[in-house]
Amino acid sequence: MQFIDEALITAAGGDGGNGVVAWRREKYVPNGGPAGGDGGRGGSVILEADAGLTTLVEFRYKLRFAAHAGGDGGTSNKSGRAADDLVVHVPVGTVVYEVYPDQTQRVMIDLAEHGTRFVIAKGGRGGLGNQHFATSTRQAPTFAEKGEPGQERQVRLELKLLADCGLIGLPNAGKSTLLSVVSAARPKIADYPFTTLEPQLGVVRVEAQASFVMVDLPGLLAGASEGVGLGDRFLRHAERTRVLIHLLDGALPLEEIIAAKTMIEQELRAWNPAFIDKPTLLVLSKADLPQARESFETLREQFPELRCISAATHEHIRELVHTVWQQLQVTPEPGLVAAEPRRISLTPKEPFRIEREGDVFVVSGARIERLAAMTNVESFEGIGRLERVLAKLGVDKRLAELGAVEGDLVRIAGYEFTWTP
Ligand SMILES: Nc1nc2c(ncn2[C@@H]2O[C@H](COP(=O)(O)OP(=O)(O)O)[C@@H](O)[C@H]2O)c(=O)[nH]1
Ligand SMILES: [Mg+2]
Repeated sequence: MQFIDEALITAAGGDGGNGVVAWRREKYVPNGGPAGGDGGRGGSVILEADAGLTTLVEFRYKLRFAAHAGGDGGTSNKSGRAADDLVVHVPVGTVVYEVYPDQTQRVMIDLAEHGTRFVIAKGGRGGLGNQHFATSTRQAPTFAEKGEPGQERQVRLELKLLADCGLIGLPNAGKSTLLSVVSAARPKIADYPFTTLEPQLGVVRVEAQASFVMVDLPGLLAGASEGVGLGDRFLRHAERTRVLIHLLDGALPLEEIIAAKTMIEQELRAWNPAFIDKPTLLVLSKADLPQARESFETLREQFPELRCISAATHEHIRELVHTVWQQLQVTPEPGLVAAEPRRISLTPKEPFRIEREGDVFVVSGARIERLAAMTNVESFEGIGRLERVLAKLGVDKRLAELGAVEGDLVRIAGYEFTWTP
């Protein structure tokens, strides 16, 4: 059985800055040459695996990650400022999927190692200034290149969770209620076989960048009929918890609370002696009830480490969450098997496509559309450059094969122009 946390985010690389058209202005040089600077590159959105993070709960609070655009070029061949990359931290073990517009998905990378970085949305390249377009026959180019748009991608993050903190206690102690009060998210459970009882778990957010997974462990106890059907695989998961909360039912009479405590401890020992060695927080529930308050005062003489909470009024809930978090920091992780990072090429070779819509030939394909978007269409020379590139990529050849003749309309990324072979 696997517990899985997931998040869907949008990543947007910054656009490249525009190249500019400018002219050299020197004393005594009446008509200097082109001196338009290049645009700076846009920032990329980069994921970085971070061993300090354990869940994806942060991504419930922020869904869109956008890097800044590059600065436009300046005069005197000055380049625009390059934008910083936006580095987003994710837990080690996060698998990254690209989500296509038709909702199909593909694995991009498995971030299995601390510090591994992966670009999920590339920033755009800066456009070239007119200084680059001078040739022997064109000494005063009146066009520059616009910045390349940043990539925008929908990405799904997926993380297999280990349960950090287990909840134990008799039926009715208040385990489910506590779990629902502290959970910021309920991860889904993969490959869960049909049984009567679904394991309950929640992601507990302590503060920004600090969270852990809490799981209700009713199935541990033979005496608890609740656990029937949970299965071995769930119990194995339970064995990997690092901290336990032993919840005592504050609504019970004092003697029954003590009897329940002893019984749970015996069953734990019988089931798996290792459980007795786990750091355990002893907690009395339902502190909003007067009888629970009374029991608490008495019990504390015998068990000085006892604390009380109320899931109903949230009394001492935050302290409990912080104490679990602190305990987790000093309790070693169960051994994790690190997988080899898998790298898959981000940009598969993508040819263009040409379709006929009435009299118009429509050319599509990410690379070509990006190029068209970078073209300064107000400039005759800018268009000329695009046309040369199209020829180089084989678009012209394909158009001819499809029966295009001089004067036919060709549309690329919303721009239309007449074709000259
Ligand atoms: N007064 C009070 N009742 C609670 C509190 N927490 C849980 N209960 C009640 O105790 C009963 C058992 O709670 P539940 O969470 O289902 O216990 P579980 O069997 O351990 O999961 C339910 O009727 C809850 O409403 C609490 O903080 N205060
Ligand atoms: Mg329950």
